[in-house]
Amino acid sequence: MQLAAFGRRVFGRCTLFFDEARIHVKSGRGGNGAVAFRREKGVPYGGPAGGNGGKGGDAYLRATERRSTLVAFQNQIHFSAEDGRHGSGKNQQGRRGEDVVVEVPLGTVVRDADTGQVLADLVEDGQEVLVARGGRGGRGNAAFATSTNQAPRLSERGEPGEARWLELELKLLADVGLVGMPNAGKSTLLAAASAAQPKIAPYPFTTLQPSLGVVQLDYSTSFVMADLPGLIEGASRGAGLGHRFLRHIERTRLVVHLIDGAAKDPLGNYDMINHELAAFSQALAGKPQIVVVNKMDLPDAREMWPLIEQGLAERGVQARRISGATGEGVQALLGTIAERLSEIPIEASTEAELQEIVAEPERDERAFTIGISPSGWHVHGVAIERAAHMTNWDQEESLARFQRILEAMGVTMALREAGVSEEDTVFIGDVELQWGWQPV
Ligand SMILES: Nc1nc2c(ncn2[C@@H]2O[C@H](COP(=O)(O)OP(=O)(O)OP(=O)(O)O)[C@@H](O)[C@H]2O)c(=O)[nH]1
Ligand SMILES: [Mg+2]
Repeated sequence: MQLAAFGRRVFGRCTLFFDEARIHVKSGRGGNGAVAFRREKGVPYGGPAGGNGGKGGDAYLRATERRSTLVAFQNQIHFSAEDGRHGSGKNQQGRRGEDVVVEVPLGTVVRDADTGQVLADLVEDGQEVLVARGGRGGRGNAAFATSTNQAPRLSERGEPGEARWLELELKLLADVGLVGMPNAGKSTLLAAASAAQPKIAPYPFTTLQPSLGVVQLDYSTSFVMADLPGLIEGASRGAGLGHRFLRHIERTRLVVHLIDGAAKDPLGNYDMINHELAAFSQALAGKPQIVVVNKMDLPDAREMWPLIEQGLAERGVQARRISGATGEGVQALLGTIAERLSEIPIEASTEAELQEIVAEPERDERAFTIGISPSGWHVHGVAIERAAHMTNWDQEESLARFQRILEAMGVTMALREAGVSEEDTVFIGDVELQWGWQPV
């Protein structure tokens, strides 16, 4: 077929989709605040002049048109932002840590690997999501000067960064999705219509991964067609291989439903596939569909055609017939597909599927819990753990300040009520303390 040869030479591409990846992201730790005093001629102690530490860099994921697969994440999976620099004397602020930006293809869904929570569905070029927030910079002693304490000898440490594993999943952004039973001839059709070279074989489940082909009709008309693993009964509930890919079809604007005209029960197959699509989602059921009966070069198929055509007409469907093997009817079909696509605006389908970035649930930072184990008492809470991490334990004034924070947040009272006694070990997050220490 002339068209295929044209595509093969000039415009073709074949992409095997690595559509899942796991990566580890880490934000930078905040820089420490400094303890320093101004030195002036003749003045033994000037005012406090310890600068604040810089904020740790953030970690982002950003969608880009420049990437089309998740293949890159087979080689590199760790991404870290830079730590903030420490503050220093003369009120010098530490420099902010550089952010790290991980570029992913459009259509990437991002999940927290531990909780499975969807963090973002990145569909637009340049769209970003913050996946690990950089730690705050610790304050230097200049920040702690008050009228009653004009020469504070305390500073904060930088807040640690965050680290998490993410699961990335790529949803294909094809215009057209080929669906049908295994062996219906989907890969054959894609090969005939584009330069893609999917594996073709006379047994079911030949296609294990979706692959894309660019179909170029003329200089101004082209579309992307996805060949998908065949669907079987129960696919919407996870049977066979098709299930993993049903959600890919949700992203397409048009479904081409291919029926093997030489199969035992073409109409039953047609009904079954539609049933599976509907059982998976309303969006799939409502997707525009072009129904195509394939293998019309075979006598069996030609014999069956009138019955199939009539059965489909009874279902309100006007079917087309082709032979992917000989190319008969393929070019006309591609023209029809292009025509239908031109009537379906890109926004219409992607907008409906574009999910808002799912914000992390509001967490009450000051809330805390108290537990007990053979090793001691355990206090967990976002704000109190952050305060512990940012405390310089070798500074007496910092120690005293931490104790005031414990009191102000109600942790001291709660521990007393829980029965903590002198000498008990108390963990604030992973920081170990001896209860009953006295500020000097
Ligand atoms: N005679 C004839 N054979 C065809 C035609 N299209 C595909 N075939 C054959 O049917 C078999 C299956 O074709 P594939 O293209 O691999 O089918 P598929 O739908 O991709 O199958 P899965 O990947 O397993 O879902 C192969 O042996 C093809 O050569 C056709 O139009 N006519
Ligand atoms: Mg196939």
